[in-house]
Amino acid sequence: MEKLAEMTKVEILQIGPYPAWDEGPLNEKFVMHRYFDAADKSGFLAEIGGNVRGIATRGELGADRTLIEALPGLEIISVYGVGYDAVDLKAARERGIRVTNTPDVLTKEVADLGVAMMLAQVRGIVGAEAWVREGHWSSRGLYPLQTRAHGKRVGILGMGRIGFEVAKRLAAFEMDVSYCDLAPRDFAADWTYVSEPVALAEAVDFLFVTLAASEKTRHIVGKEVIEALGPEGMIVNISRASNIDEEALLDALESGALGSAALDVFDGEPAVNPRFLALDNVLLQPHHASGTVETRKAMGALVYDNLVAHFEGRSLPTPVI
Ligand code: 8YV
Repeated sequence: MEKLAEMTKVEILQIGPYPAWDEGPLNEKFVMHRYFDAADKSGFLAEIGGNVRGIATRGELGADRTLIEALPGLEIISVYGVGYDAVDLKAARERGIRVTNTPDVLTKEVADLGVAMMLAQVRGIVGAEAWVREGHWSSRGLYPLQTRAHGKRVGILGMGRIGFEVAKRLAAFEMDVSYCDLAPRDFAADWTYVSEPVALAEAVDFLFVTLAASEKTRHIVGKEVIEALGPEGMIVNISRASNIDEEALLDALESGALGSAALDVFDGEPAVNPRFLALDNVLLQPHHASGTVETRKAMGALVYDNLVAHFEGRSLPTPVI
């Protein structure tokens, strides 16, 4: 197969911005069409769509059927992210289009933020920091007491790569770890397997939502699971908003049926339901669990390597399909 350098530059549709350290090499190797910069997106697709052979996208942006069908020569969709729930896999499969993602390089980063979010919420770190900055410490005295994390019971909904790293970290906090997944996992033998999400929620103080999102997992955390966790319980979501019934979550946080939540993902993000902004029992984060320079550089390198490998006819480093 011909080296890309010798070929006329392959045309790629870029769905969202990437850091400069990624855009540089991509622009060198390919003709990158910046879909996100186009004011008239359908006009833009009509103009350049016929020549496009690859899509470079992000986990939360994906590529839906309409976009895929607007690109008759599309061969590969390369996702900057481990989650590919926003890519219409069925539409891709119908056309034999390859899809790749960036697993493993972000696993520990996402787990770190998940644990940090739990600790920040349970120990009131954000409020305590404001207590100092706003002078309340000297005017109103000691910061209100919070509750303990270590030694408590934690449930992991989705014992995949990220769930496993979260469990490992929380086991180090002497927390009693149990998990729920489609089946018990050999690599998670140290922890208690629970077959149903509601039963898991009933048995724990903290519930981490770490499962890969799909149509099957939509609202797997609904009213029943949320209420089973109860007025002392906390939900931590570092997966996708679609895994939780957000209306039921908001109702429970407002009524006190659920104690608190720490969320990195939201329906319709980056727009966040204003009901969250009125609550003081929820920690809000801007979908940055994988957001470190080190991890994003590794993610960008994988996006690049998957595209180059495809067009050089080599096997894909991290294929989904
Ligand atoms: C995003 C993510 O891809 O990995 C995923 O599935 O959602 C994130 O890592 C990242 O925020 C870049 O947009």
